[in-house]
Amino acid sequence: MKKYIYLFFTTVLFFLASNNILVAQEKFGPTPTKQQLAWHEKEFYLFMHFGPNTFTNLEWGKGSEDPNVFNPTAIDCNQWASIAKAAGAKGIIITAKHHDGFSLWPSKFSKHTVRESKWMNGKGDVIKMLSEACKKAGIEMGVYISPWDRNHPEYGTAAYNDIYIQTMKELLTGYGNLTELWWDGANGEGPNGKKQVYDFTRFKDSAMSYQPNILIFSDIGPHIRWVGNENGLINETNWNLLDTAGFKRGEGAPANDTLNRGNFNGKNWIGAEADVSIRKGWFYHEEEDSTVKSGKTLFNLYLNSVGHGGNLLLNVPPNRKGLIAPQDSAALMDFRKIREAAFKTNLFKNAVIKNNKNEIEICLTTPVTINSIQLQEQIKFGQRVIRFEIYAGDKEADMKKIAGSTTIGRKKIIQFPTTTAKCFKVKIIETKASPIMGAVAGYFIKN
Ligand code: FUL
Repeated sequence: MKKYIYLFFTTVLFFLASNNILVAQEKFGPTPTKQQLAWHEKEFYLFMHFGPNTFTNLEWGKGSEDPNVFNPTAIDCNQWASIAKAAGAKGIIITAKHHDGFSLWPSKFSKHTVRESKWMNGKGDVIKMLSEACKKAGIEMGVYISPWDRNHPEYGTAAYNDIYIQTMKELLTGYGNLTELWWDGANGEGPNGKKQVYDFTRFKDSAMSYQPNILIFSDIGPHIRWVGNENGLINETNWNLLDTAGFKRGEGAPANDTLNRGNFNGKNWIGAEADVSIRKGWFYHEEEDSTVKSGKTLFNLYLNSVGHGGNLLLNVPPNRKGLIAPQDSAALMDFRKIREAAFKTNLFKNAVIKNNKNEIEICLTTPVTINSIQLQEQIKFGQRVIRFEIYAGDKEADMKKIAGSTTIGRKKIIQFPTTTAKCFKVKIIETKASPIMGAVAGYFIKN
C-alpha cells in the first residue's frame, strides 16, 4: 500500500514539475514580477505636490522657509481621495518630502516638519490623514521622498544616507501599505553647499526590507522607470525593458529618448510611468488656474501613455486651503466621462475571432464602423511583438491596410481614419518569439 501511495505522489509531483517546466519555457526574455504585473493593470493614478511651495509660490523651495508658511486652512484628505476615486485613479502618490526638505509628517530625523509649524498646533500629520483617507476610499497610496534635501544640516555627509534611510523607515513602517516609492533624479546642493553621494543600493535594500512588495520608481527603476519627459508621453515604440548597468539616477541616467522607448534587448523588466501635471507647475499656484488641462487633453495623454503600454501619473496639486481646486476636479470628471464613453462599446463583441500563427482575424456578420483598435500581449510571458499592421475589408480579397505600428506590450491603442468593414486582420509582421496575445477590441472614439 505504502508503495502505491509513494507512486501516486511521485506521479503527481512529476506532473506538476513538468507542467512548471512547460510554463517556464513559454516565457521569453525578462518578465514582470507579480507586483509589476499588478502595477501594469493600474493604468492611472494621481500625483500630489503639496508643501511650503504651495504657500510661497515656488516650485523648488530653498529649505530655509519658515515652517509656519505651511498652513492649509481647510485641509480635507477625504476630498482628495474621493475625487481620485471618482476620477477612476487607482491611488495617490504624495510628496511626503520635496527638495526643500520639509516633511509632511512629524519626522524624528528633521527639524523642518509639520511639527515645527503652527498648523494644527504642530500636531498635524498629512501622511497619516492621507493614508486613512485612501484606506477609506479603497485606493492605494505611495510616497515621493526626495533624496535631495536643501534643509538638512547633515546633507552632503555620509551621515545623511543613514538619515534618509531612517526617514524612509518612518514612512514605510508607520502608515500601512504603500505601493510605490518615488525617487526623483534631482541632486543639487544642500544648505552647506555640498552635494550628496547617495547610497542607492542601501536605500533600495532598506526600503524593500520595510515593505517587500513596494515598487520603486526612478530614472532607472529598479521596478518602474521615468519616461524621459514630464509631458505624460510614452513613445509609440515602448519596450518594458531597460539596461541599467553603468547608469545612475539623475545626470548619469540613460538618454531621455532611451527612457522614452526602453531598450529593445534590455536585460531588466522596468515599465514606463509617464508623469505630467494637470497644471503648468507641479505645485498649486493660483495664477495657473487657467492652465488646467481639459478632460479631452487628459484623454489624449491617456492614449499616449496607457495606450502605449505604460502608466499615467497625473499630478493634481492641492491648493492653499488644502483642497483640490474645483477646476481640477471638473477636468478629472470630464476625463473619466470621455474615457468611459470611448471604451463603453467594444464593436468586436460579436465577432468571430480566429488566431492563426501571426494573424488575428476578426469577422462580423454585419459591418462595423471603428477608428481604433486595442491590442494586448500577455506580458507575463514577456514582451514579444516588434511590428504589426491592421487590414480591413469585407472579404479576404478586398483587405486593405488601414494602420500599422510598433510594439504592443500591456496595451496598445491604435487609431486610424474611420473605417467600416466586416472583417479586420491584425498581422504581426515582426516578433521576437511566437506572440501570446490578450484581448482585442474595436472602438469608435468620438472626437
Ligand atoms: C522633478 C522635480 O524636480 C520637480 O520639482 C517635480 O517634483 C517633478 C515630478 O520631478 O524632477
